[in-house]
Amino acid sequence: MLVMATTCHKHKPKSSIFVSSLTLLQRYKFFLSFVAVLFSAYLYSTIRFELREGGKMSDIQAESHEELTPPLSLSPPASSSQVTVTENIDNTRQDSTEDLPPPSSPPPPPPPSPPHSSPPLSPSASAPAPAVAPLRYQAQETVTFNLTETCLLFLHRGDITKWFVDGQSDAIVNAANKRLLGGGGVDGAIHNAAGPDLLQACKEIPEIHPGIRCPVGSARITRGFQLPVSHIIHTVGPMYDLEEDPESKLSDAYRSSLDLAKENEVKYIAFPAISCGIYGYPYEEAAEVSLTTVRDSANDLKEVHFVLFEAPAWKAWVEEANELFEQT
Ligand code: AR6
Repeated sequence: MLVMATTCHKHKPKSSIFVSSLTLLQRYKFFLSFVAVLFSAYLYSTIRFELREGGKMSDIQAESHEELTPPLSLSPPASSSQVTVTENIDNTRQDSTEDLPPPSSPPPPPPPSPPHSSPPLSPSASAPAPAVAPLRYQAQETVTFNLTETCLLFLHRGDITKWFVDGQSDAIVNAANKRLLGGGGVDGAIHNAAGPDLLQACKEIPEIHPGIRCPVGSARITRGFQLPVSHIIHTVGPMYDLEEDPESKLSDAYRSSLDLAKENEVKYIAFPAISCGIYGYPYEEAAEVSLTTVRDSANDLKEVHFVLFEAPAWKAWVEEANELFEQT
């Protein structure tokens, strides 16, 4: 408007132009005021945006803290910028709690380490920690003995499906039945944990008689499939009350398993208490047979383990091992 006024009156005397401009200003004062308000709002928003981008929002934060507080989330921050925000929030919380009166309800348990005692988080430290597998099998209880001069004996209380050493030269032994197609007890647990490919592999083991893939006292080997071990050795123990000579058959089952392990370059092997469940072998007798057999047949295996599921089995094996061997 001013430009137009100036242009229209550029040939008039200066005093006349001044009066005309004033008249125009007077006439359009409301319009001009409105333009001025719009312009001011634009300037304010631009400056506010630049301050935010430059990380200089502390004053504005103080005015509207809620706006900057993210909702509580259990998921870890995804980027370094989010980490910075979290640290700021932690600082704010700590500072403000110092001024507060003691809470009426008991405070929550402290975190494992104080957030400000550790070095600042780097982007890599903020990434979700990868699931780190334990280096060795973690049992409820473990006792270790010298089985021979070159081989260690481990007695564990726990679940054999979780056992492993290196996933390459290790094997668990399954107390199976002659058909080798799964069953209850430790056999069922192993098939569940190894997945359906184990059943398929067992079906591919040839039958030596109709319905018999593995006679009592013998052993067969498959891969470990979804188990952490590389191999599964399937053996069949004797039914204590039905077998003519259960002791020699039980000893055969342990020996056959050890022989098959050595043929397949297995260095670490874990047994359950074969025949001590559904097949009814007493724990004390089975402990003596199994421990003397593995002592005499371990040869160049590095470690022989027993993973004992139930307390009476664990007790029987520990007592027998203490009589036969020295603890490490
Ligand atoms: N880890 C370690 N030991 C276990 C586990 C486990 N996850 N589960 C059970 N045991 P059993 P058997 C123990 O009956 O007497 C099957 O149906 C259990 O507490 O599994 O040789 C087969 O298909 C016991 O001390 O084997 C056969 O038909 C030990 O493992 C039949 O059972 C053996 O109990 C074989 O009977």
